[in-house]
Amino acid sequence: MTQLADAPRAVRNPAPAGAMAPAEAAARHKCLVVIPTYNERETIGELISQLLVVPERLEILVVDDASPDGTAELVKALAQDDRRIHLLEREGKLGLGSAYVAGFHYALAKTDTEFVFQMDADFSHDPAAIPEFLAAMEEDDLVLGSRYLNGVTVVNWPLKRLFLSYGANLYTRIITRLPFKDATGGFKCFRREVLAALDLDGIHSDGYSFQIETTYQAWRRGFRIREIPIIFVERRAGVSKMNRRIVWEAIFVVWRLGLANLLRSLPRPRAPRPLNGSAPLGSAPPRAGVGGAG
Ligand SMILES: Nc1nc2c(ncn2[C@@H]2O[C@H](COP(=O)(O)OP(=O)(O)O)[C@@H](O)[C@H]2O)c(=O)[nH]1
Ligand SMILES: [Mg+2]
Repeated sequence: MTQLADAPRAVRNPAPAGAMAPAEAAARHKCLVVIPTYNERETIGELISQLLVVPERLEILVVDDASPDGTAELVKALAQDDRRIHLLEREGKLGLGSAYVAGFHYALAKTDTEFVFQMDADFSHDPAAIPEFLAAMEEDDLVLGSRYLNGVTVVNWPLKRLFLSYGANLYTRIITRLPFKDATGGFKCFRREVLAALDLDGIHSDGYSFQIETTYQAWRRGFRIREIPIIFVERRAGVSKMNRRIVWEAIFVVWRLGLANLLRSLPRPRAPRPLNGSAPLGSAPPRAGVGGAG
């Protein structure tokens, strides 16, 4: 198992002003941020540099699908100078869902990271929000960045896109009974134990429904899930990979999950996590109605 680097290499990566003292750094959790990319060369470099100054023990995994614009080449060049940057290259555009699955498998098999983030490469998700996620993770197992928790915190989206997203979440909530305002968002943080418990290879969704499925599986297994508000901003550059097929896929997947609920009672969340956050999840007794195949 590859250990995540304890600190950036001293010479190549001088610590930014105000960086943590070594003792403070050692007390922090190890985080891996998984970023799927397809043609995100215009933003990925700046995003990586903003992530690396977040005051956490944080590493980055870019999962690139042979982007024709050379995203992977740029990341490779950056990774040569900083061992906190990792790159997983795939042969072609295999889809967002499978990029996450590959990234999560990498996190579980090749690192000892405790917290696994996922975020987009286009600056719709603000790296500065990471400490807020980690504060919530002290008590919870999965934290969802939510655009619809405090009203609507989406900036610069066309009204049509906003209606589609808001409507998709309403529909998801009613049919799957997932008790969250934003189940389709892509800015999330998982405890390692959560990812290990999910049936990742059983998820074949590609688009928004991938986000719904991972959260649904975690909810069915009784993990503690919390939403925190985020401000989502329309991408800075490049183009969206959203398409009509992704919407149809979500409509279908939501029904499949909703019908699966009919066969079981609704899950009950586990008791609150002790505040030191160190209790192993595996020790929690199984509860009735929790722990199905998701
Ligand atoms: N590796 C990989 N990444 C993808 C794929 N499709 C989308 N992405 C990335 O997933 C993130 C979200 O996609 P985006 O087009 O911004 O979706 P939107 O925010 O819903 O418009 C971005 O970082 C994309 O580059 C894909 O097929 N493979
Ligand atoms: Mg986007």
